[in-house]
Amino acid sequence: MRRLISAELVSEHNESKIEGLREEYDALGALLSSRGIDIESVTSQAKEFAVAVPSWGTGTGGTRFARFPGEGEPGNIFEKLEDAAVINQLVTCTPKVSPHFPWDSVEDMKEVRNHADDLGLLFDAVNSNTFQDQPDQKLSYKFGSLSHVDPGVRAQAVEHNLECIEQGKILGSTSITLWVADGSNFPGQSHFQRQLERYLESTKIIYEALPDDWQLFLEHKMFEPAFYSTVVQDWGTSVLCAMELGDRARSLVDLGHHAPNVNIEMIVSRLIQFKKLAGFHFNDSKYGDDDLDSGSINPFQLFLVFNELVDAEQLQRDGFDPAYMLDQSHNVTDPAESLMSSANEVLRAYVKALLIDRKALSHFQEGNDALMANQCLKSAYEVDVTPILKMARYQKEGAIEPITCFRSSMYRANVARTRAQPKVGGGGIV
Ligand code: PSV
Ligand code: MN
Repeated sequence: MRRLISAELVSEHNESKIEGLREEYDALGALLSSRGIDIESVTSQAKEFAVAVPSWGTGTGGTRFARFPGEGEPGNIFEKLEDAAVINQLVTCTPKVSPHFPWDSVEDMKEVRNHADDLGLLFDAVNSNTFQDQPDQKLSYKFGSLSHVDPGVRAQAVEHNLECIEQGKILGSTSITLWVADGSNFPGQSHFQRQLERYLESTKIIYEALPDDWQLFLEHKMFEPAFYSTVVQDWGTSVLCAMELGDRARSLVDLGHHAPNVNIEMIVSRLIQFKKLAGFHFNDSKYGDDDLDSGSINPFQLFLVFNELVDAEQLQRDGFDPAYMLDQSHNVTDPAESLMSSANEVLRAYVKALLIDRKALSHFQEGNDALMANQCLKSAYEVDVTPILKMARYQKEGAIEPITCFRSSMYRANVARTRAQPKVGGGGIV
């Protein structure tokens, strides 16, 4: 496996930090032991955790107003994979990349697979894009794609998804995520039922074309770019469609795709209960689909989501195997740094959820002790698990402090010398 940051640099970084880390780790170990928790077993679970990096997240995102690209950002899938490999080398919990087509299409996808192999990376769900028109495209998606009134447009959108599956097969993916921007901007513009029927008719063709070991992930989103209605606007419509399609169709939860204050952890619980949880697009938000860095605004919500996930994991719920992916737009930071920080925050939420005393929690729940049940959750949430995260990385030959190590490597400045100058201006991905 090719390493893009020298192993010597990482071990020098680690040597300067390991002594202090051992002290912090031992102190935390003593605290956890007093609660009957073995720190080593938590650390080994942390070492198993993985969250995929979105290929599109390795570049600067943007808003519909502007995009401010950074020097040395990746310009194609090969460079995106290189950045993803650096992220994984340092954080050690992002071994997979989720590609987006046609953004990541190249003539010979085998070259992409070989490049990923060489860098020690695998692929997660492939994503189709029928929310933009491409230069060589025959029909426009201006008024929709899979649910368009014109069967020709629907057929074109279906065809694109089938091509994505073919590309994904070459990459070794086993799932495709459909996020469909179709909707309406004016009351009366679309017939809600007929639009959803057309969507289902199209997705059935895609579902039928799935290889046996593949899953179809349906990603809902309340609004944007359609501002009055969206065809798959919430988890209700998503799960109804997934049920209509079959067992291998499931609902994907992007944390930013709900109304403010919606109880997302409860949605997660419901989807788990009915074996319909596909996985996640992790990000954070304050107002809408802000695509901010995971854990930067509402880390407690992320913890509550992981409370449900760890509960299902520990109960070994049948069919529970969610795909964890990040989906963020990095507008003012180095995307690699944001992705490292976000992967760490998602892992932090997972590790904190592992500390919940589930026996005690269930005792308080059964005894209607609302206050103590809440304190039980809080006492896990309030533990600073940073030493566990650092130790997990150290034991996997990653960096104890990934962002510090990344900065000292001068990786970005080095690649900026050979990579094409980024294009300035215009709106970006939202
Ligand atoms: C839509 O907002 C979304 O969350 C979907 O996952 C897209 O594939 C992604 O963002 C990229 O724009
Ligand atoms: Mn998403």
